[in-house]
Amino acid sequence: MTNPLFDALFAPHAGRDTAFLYLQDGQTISHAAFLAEAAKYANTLDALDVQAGDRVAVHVQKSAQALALYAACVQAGAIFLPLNTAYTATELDYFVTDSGAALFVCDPAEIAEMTLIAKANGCHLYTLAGDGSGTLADMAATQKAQFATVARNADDIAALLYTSGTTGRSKGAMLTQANLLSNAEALVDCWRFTSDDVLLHALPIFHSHGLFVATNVMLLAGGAMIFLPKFDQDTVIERLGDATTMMGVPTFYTRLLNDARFTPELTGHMRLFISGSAPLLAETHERFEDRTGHRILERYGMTETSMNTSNPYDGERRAGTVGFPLPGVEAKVCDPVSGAELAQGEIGVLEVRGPNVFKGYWQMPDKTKAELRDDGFFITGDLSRIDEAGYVQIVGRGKDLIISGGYNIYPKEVEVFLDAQDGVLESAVIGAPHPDFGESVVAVVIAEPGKTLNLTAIAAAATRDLAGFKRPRRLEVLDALPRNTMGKVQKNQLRDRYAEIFN
Ligand code: MLC
Ligand code: AMP
Repeated sequence: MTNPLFDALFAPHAGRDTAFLYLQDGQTISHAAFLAEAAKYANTLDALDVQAGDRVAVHVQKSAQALALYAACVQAGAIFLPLNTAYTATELDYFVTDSGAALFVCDPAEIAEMTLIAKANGCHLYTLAGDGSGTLADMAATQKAQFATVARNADDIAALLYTSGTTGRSKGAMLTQANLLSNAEALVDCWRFTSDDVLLHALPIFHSHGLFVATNVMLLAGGAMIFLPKFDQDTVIERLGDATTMMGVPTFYTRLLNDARFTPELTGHMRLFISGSAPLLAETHERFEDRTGHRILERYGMTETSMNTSNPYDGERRAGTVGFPLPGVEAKVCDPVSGAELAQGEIGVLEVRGPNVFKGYWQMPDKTKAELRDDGFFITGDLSRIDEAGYVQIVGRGKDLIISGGYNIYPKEVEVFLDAQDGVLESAVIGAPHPDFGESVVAVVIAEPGKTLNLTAIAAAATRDLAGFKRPRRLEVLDALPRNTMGKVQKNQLRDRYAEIFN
């Protein structure tokens, strides 16, 4: 019986009394205890008749139990589908329906709304709270702490991660066992993780960064995590002394730099700080080194591919670059129209190929075909250049995407929402520089002729229907959108106009 991901990440920890999770309440969970908990959840999936290949949609707060549910899905061969805790009921309905989830696990606080969604989709609904209680936990508590691992092939899907799309419809990226395992292996090796490492984990576990980069790497290396419910500045500063490494989005590091308690004494013992999910400004890089003596290691990836490139562990970590392709990953810069590879040093769209590249979008063969070439190269949509020394630079985005505090927002999704509001003729959504989030959302709305817009009502509807990070922080009313002679909205003009809006 084999299950490559479970066999590599989880099975070796059976019987190990070493610490795996240090929780905020002071509790420590050993590797062996975590595995036993995972087995109880795997037995729960079995009892609920969740079969190999079935989707388990999970909309819960970060907790050791939520992580055990991930491990249980891998062990039982189910497809783990984590969902951003900020998603509203409207957004969740789409994910549960599109994935055809067999089991939906939500927070007890949202049970009433989620019952409607689960009923409409004919799936099981159970709860799990941030403190580890809930109906799923109750059921797990009655199960055995051993589970016969379900066999899986390397090419079987282990996780489905939704990523928003240019058309406004989110796409489920199908990540196989081999995708996740190969990436964890490459990262452990490149970043020199060992069982002596303790990672300060303040990221959410519903995205690639916190779940696959951070957690899978630590599971494979056999180290421990200081597993915090969220990024809380005081707690991070308090716990940093017990860590050897930290991973974060740039907002984590800019926030820490703005705190006088973040000193060389606090960070001197650290082995490594890693950043990703959004561009790290060269200025942040330099300020960080001046303050702590550490050079942040910046890497680059995305939901569909996990990690693609990384600055070196040994050797120069070059600010403004995301380093070299990981072992086994090929990267090339291509003409956005013809797809032909460009000469060294030219700017084009980055394409990547390797064992990390996903299998395609869930039930969207056309979208898969449009982004994943027959020869295996994935079109990232990121504009890049490879410098003379081979470092990859991400210089911009070919795709219309905003990244706010490490979360992606596709303007189209917010525009579709705004256009449907009473009195709105049309809208354009852009990202403007933001001191905390890197970028944040600005919406420009145009009223239908003769109508006055009720901006308060629009903002209230946004709060109801859109996850918080997607909501426009500014709603600006103009008489008309700037357009070129072809009628295309000139977003660059809007970006220039509102460049200082958050400063
Ligand atoms: C929260 N808010 C945000 C936000 N996060 N607004 C814009 N952008 C964000 N990222 C809003 C909430 O809606 C709320 O608004 C208010 O801020 C306070 O909420 P909070 O939860 O208390 O915020 P905070 O704890 O400060 O969160 C900020 C953050 C968090 C940066 C710590 O967003 C975070 O952990 N980001 C990490 C994202 C991440 O893991 N990305 C990886 C994607 S994987 P209101 O109006 O209700 O007050 C990927 C691939 C790769 O990209 O390469 O890694
Ligand atoms: P996601 O869809 O959430 O997986 O986000 C992936 C996108 O985040 C990539 O396509 C890039 O645009 C961006 N990204 C991730 N890491 C970096 C980085 N280090 N520098 C610049 N952009 C990044």
